[in-house]
Amino acid sequence: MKLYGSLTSPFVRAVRIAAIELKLADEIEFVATVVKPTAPNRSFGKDVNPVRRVPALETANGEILVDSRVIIEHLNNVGRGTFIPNETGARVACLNRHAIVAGATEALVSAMYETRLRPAEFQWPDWVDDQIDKAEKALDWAEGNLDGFSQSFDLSVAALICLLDYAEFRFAERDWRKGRAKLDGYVSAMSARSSIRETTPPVA
Ligand SMILES: N[C@@H](CCC(=O)N[C@@H](CS)C(=O)NCC(=O)O)C(=O)O
Repeated sequence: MKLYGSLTSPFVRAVRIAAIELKLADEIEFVATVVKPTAPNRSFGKDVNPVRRVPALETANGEILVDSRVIIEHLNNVGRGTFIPNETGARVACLNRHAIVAGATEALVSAMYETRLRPAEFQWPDWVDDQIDKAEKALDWAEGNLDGFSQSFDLSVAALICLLDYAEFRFAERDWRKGRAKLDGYVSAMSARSSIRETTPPVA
């Protein structure tokens, strides 16, 4: 299998965490891929993902899968794991937690593009504040719902750690753990796990 992505993408990281947890990392070749709004990677768009986003996975059969959740679903099937639970109730709960956390991560990625890529005179500070506020509120929600996350190390937990680490990586001027003691303690404890350690984004 081939995984297209960058080491700083929180969505690519979630896939890499899943691959390690499912003991599939040795079967995946990482293909460093640059995607950047306003600088279209045309060959990646033509050969891999028409919407030019990472992660994308070429499966062992040569099929191309896009979107971290879809890719992780595939890896979970290949590895016959429970990284996405099989039991219906647990599965819906896990996917729901993931949807909130991944939505917040998308908001932060959008805010990062706005503040880093858009020329200063065209930036929209209210919109950036709104995106960052979504991430703040999602982390508050995670703090209040940590019991759901901490039952087993699944897709939603991986995405939560990717969100918090990405927030700290790209928006380091904020204290993302303040007032979220349970989340801080839980994520700190999980950081010792090899799948988390080995996928920590490089320092910018
Ligand atoms: N929902 C997607 C989000 C992927 C995503 O936003 N990836 C970013 C990198 S972190 C990207 O490819 N950005 C390039 C672009 O949007 O042009 C997933 O879960 O994989």
